[in-house]
Amino acid sequence: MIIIDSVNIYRYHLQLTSPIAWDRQARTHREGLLVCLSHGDDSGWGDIAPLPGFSAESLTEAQARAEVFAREILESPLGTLDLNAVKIPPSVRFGFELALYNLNAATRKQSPKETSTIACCGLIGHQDNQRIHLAHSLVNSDYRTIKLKVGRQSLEEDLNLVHTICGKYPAVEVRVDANRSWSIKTAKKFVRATQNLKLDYLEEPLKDKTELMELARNCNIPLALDETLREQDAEEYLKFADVRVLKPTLAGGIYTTLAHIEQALQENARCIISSSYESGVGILGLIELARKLPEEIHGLDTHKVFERDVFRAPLQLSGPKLQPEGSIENYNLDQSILRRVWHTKA
Ligand code: OSB
Ligand code: MG
Repeated sequence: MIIIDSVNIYRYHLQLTSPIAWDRQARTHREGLLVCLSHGDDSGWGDIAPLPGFSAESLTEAQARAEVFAREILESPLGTLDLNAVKIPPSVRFGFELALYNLNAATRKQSPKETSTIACCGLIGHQDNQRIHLAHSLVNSDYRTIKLKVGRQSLEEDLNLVHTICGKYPAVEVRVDANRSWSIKTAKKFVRATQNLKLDYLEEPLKDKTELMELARNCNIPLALDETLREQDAEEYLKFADVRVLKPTLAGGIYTTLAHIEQALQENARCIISSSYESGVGILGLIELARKLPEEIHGLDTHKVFERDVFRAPLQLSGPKLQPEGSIENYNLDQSILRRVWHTKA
């Protein structure tokens, strides 16, 4: 029987290569926790990284909940652990599920598993002040799909950007994410002004989700939902989500995401696995999950924003094609940039 005989929790604080405003505040660092569950010499790592501005739980809360849960699962046999039955915040659930998954794989001494390549969509954020230039370098690095963040400048400026990029790179698939910035009127104007472009999808255009039905009736671009999928009444809006953007760190972990995928496939909707600026430990987990959807181009481009990651040797991920060398067991964590904040041993 495989018993968890020690739990360690570490804090990381990673410098970003340049400031990023994923919500309305430019940030220079990303903080999170790594949890390490061990059985003898085998261990499994997970990433707990609530995203400020998106996660309801703060890092302090996540850490407190993780410590309580760590105490509960110490000495538990792996096979009997049922995380569905416990109430923990989404980021904590994702971290522990990933750690358990990795511990399981480590104890089974599985030979290096799947090595397939996962395609990744290039991300152009609001803070990127030379967005056309960035698009150019993404295309030169072989990205075939690009996601543009819109909605923080005037509609005219956004339209200009979308038209310029589609005009310059007709072979590139363009996604547009408004993070719920627009009124229905602005969204309709955008749809009308881009009807000849064949955008891949339009993500969360509306401030007011109850207007999705009206927009859907007047829209030839596939609609993608992200924030809406994480709300209580998500079910009501699924019919307007041709594409479902799934963020395991925000949406409650690996198994919730797998259930979403299953439902979406039955409803003929596309699913994108999307990252939330997790460390490399989280990214490796997300790549594994993306393997369930090998045909899709996933939103994992946040993998490259760190000055340095948590591993001793950086993940050698080449932008648009993510193909880590083996599983997480092949990577050594750099203890010098991790600060241990919790330790418990049976
Ligand atoms: O709005 O989709 C978002 C990352 C962090 C927080 C929110 C979002 C994102 C991304 C990730 O856009 C990249 C992607 O999905 O392509
Ligand atoms: Mg989004």
